[in-house]
This record gives sequence, structure tokens and C-alpha cells, in this order.
Amino acid sequence: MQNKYKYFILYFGFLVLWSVMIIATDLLSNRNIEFQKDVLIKQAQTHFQDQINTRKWNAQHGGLYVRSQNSLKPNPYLKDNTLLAANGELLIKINPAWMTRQLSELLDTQGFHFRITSLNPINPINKANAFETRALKYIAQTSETEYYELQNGEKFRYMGALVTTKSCLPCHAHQGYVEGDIRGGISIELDREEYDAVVDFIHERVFILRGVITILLLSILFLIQKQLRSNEKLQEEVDKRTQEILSTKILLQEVLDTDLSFLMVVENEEIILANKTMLEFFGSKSLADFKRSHKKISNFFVKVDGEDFLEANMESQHWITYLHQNKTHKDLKILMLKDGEKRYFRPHVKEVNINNKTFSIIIFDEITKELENIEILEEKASRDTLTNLFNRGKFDDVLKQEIVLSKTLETPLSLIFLDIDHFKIVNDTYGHDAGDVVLKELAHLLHLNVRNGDFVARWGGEEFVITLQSTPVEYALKVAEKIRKEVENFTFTKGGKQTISLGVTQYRDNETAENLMKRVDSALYEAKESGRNRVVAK
Ligand code: GH3
Ligand code: MG
Ligand code: MG
Repeated sequence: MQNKYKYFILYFGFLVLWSVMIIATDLLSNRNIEFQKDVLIKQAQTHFQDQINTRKWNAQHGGLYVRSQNSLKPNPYLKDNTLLAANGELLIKINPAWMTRQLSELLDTQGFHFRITSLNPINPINKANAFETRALKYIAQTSETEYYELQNGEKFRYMGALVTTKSCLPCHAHQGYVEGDIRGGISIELDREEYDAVVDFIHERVFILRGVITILLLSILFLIQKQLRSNEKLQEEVDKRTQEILSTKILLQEVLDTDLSFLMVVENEEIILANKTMLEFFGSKSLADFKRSHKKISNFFVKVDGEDFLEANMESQHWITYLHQNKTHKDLKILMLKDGEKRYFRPHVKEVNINNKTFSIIIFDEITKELENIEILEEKASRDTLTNLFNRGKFDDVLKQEIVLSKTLETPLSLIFLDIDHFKIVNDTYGHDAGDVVLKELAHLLHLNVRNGDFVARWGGEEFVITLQSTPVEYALKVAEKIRKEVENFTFTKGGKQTISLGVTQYRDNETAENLMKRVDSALYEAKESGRNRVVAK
């Protein structure tokens, strides 16, 4: 979620919660104040009810008579307001109205007043004041029987309606009242100090409560805000690090891709990283693509017998394990085919441990060019510069191989050894260069007269040697004779006519190459000794 929305929700939520708390405290305080008001009303109602009961009792007895003492005056608005007792004492009649009046004057204690009143009083002293007028008018207009006012700075005022009963009619019927009429009320005034004190107390507590709630909510808001800010910072840090890691990864991939060798990182025999050179070699767009189409790189390793070439399994080990264990094996190579062409690689491996995980960094350096150059050099080194035939060094290897092949195939191997007759005379007569030309042309002649698979080499000077695979000495003799005739009939460009002498022999079981060479040499020697330009087989 975007930060601005997050904070908006937080502040809005805080405002809502704070408002709910304020409303709740308001409701609570109002309820308590209402309760206090009810106590005041109950108090007034009790007083009112006391008066009603007393008046009812008085009316039920048609008034009562008391002694005239303590300056008690008879009710001037009452007919027959006195009575002469049998003992001549004057008794004063106290009707409900006069009783209420007397009691209200008597009960003028602090904090509590009451008096009887009417909009239309018989006794003018009972004339309603402003509050009483409002109260009586309200009662007259509604079906309520009570009215009260609780105004700030004023006393609690209560008005209870006096409902006309049968007992009231004797005195009040002349005013037109009938039973059930409301003819006035008892107005009660109560001190409200206790009520105000409680209300003040409630307000004070509510104020404190609201303060505490506000501080509490602000603290929570502050903490949440702090947490959010720290989360944001953390997220920023994470984003930054992720970006850094991403950049490093891209950079790493770029570095890997610049390398012309195959470069891969392997974890548990699974390639997890590969460079462009490798992927392009296999025609893959990505590593996932490579895995999908080729599964394993070792599927491409070409098996080569008798050489140090890596295969998928080496000595019953996975090739990567084998690489780790044979790091010192510098001649290890890999052969793979690309568009039918042979491509050679030199593998290297390095183990890396990161966070208890082991990775293998594997590099395949391409050595195709290097091997080709070596091959060219080797080829060069094995040739005689003048005739371009194999030289003696190479011939030694070839002869050994031919002996192995002959033994393996169990086929005869024959050898022809030949030497130019009186070659010294050519040099002496035509010069050394002319001798060279003779050597070259003879080499060419020999080459033309052997089969593919037969090897011709310059043994040294004007001596040549030929191996004839799968050839018995009898046939070799025929070949030698044929060569002898070819040379005899050939006219050399600069040396004119030349002849050669030849020795022929066949390889014998388990003899050495040296032995074989000695025998053929002695056959040649015999050919020379017996007159030259001939073939001797041994
Ligand atoms: P034989 O019939 O007994 O073999 O007589 P020969 O003269 O051929 O034998 P000899 O060993 O006496 O002489 C060989 C000569 O071949 C001597 C040497 O100068 C010559 N020769 C050896 N190598 C070369 C070469 O590369 N070029 C030239 N032009 N001559 C060479
Ligand atoms: Mg010689
Ligand atoms: Mg010679």
C-alpha cells in the first residue's frame, strides 16, 4: 500500500477511535448527570407526595381545629374558619390550603422551600411567580402532572399538580372546579449544591478520562507511526540491498559473458549459472532453455578410447567429482562436436563454500586451435624437409605401431629398405643440388608405387624404407621389384638414369623392431654386394 494512504488510514482511524471514546465518555457522564437529576426529582416528588398525603388526610376529615396560639390566624378566605369549643376556647379551622400554607412557613429550613400556588388563587399570597406560571401553564396545556426546571445558577424547581378531588369541592366548587380539574400545584424549591458538586465531579472525572484516553491514543498513534517509519526505512534498506544484489548479479553475468571459455556454476550436480559462450555453443537462449532441450552438458562429451578425455562417468564417478579429485591431471580434455566439427576443451574446477553450501565453478577452456597447432607442429617435426616423407624419428613410431597392428590383426607385415646406387657420383658429377632433385623425384616415385596405408620414410641420406601392412614377403618382393624397374626406367630431371638396390623382409613373431631393421638392412647389403640394381629378400 502507498505510504500516503497508510498514514491517511492511520490518522483517520485515530480520529474515529478518539471521537468514539469522547462520545462514549459523554454518554457516560450524561447518564450519570441524568441519574443525579432523577435523584433531585425523586426528592421533590417525595416532598410533594408527603404534602398530598397530609392534605388528603386533612380533606378526608373536612379540616381540623387547632388552638389559637402562637399568633396563628384563621384562614380569612374560609367560611366558618373558627369554632368555639365547649370550654369557651376559640379553635381555628385548618383546611388543606391553610395547613399547607402553615407548614410551608414552618418548614422554611435551608435548602428546601415549598408553597401552594395557583394561576387563580383564592388567597392572593398564593399567586404564582414566573416559574410557577410557566409550570402551571405547561401542566394545563399537557397531560403531565409535574414540571421542573434545572437551570444553571438557580435552585431546582419542581411543580406538582394539585388535582381536584371530591374533598376539595366544598371549598373550591364556587370557583367552578369539578373533580379531576387541576386548580394549582405545590411548588417545591430544592438546594442543588450536592447535585452541582456531583455534576462537577463527573465533569472533572470525564475531563481527566478524556485527557488520559487522548494521551493514550496519541501514544499508540506515535508508536504505530514510529513503527511504520522504521518499517519504511527497513523496506528502503531492503530495496537498496535488492537493487545492489541485482546490479551485482547483472555485473557478474556480464563478467561471465565476456569470458570466451565455458563458465558454469554447479550446485549438487545441477548447473545454476552459465555464461553466454557456453549457452551460445549449445544454441540455447538461457540456462532454463539449455536444461529443457539438452538436460546435461555431459551428454555432449564424446568418448575417445585410450586418451585422457572426460566422460559423463569416470571410474564410476560423476565427472564433476572426478574433476575435483584429479585437479593435477593437466592433460584431461573434453571433446564435443559442433556442426560436425571436433571441438576440444580443457576443464578446470574450483570448489567454493558459501553459507554451508558447496558450489563448483567449472571452466572449459577451448583448446581446439592449440591442439591443431600442436598437430601441425608434430606433423612438421615428423616430416623430412627435402622429400616431405616421414623422417626417421617418425618412422620409428610408425614401425612400432605397425608391429602392434600386425600382431593384433594377425596379418603379415613386410619391410622394403632401399638405397640409391653410387649416389655419390651424382653429387660429384651434377652437384649437390642435382642430387637433392634426384632424392625428391625418387621420393615421389616411391609414394606413387605404394598403397594407402603403406608408409614411406626417408631413413637418412639416400636410403628409404617402406612398411607394407597385410603383406607377406613374397608379395613385398614383387612390389620391390616393381619399384626397382620403375626407377631404372625413370629419367631423373637432373641426374639422368639411376638405379636402386632393395632389401625385403617380413616381420617375425615377437622380434623387436631393431631386429627387423637389422635383417632388412642385411638384405640390402646383400643386394649391393651381389651387384646392385636388384632385390634381395631375407
Ligand atoms: P653405394 O652404391 O655403395 O651406395 O654408393 P654410394 O655412393 O651411393 O654410397 P656412399 O655412402 O659412398 O655415398 C652416399 C652419398 O649420398 C654421399 C652423400 O654426399 C650423398 N648424400 C647423402 N645425403 C644427401 C643429400 O641430402 N643430398 C645430396 N645431394 N646428397 C646426399
Ligand atoms: Mg647409402
Ligand atoms: Mg648408395
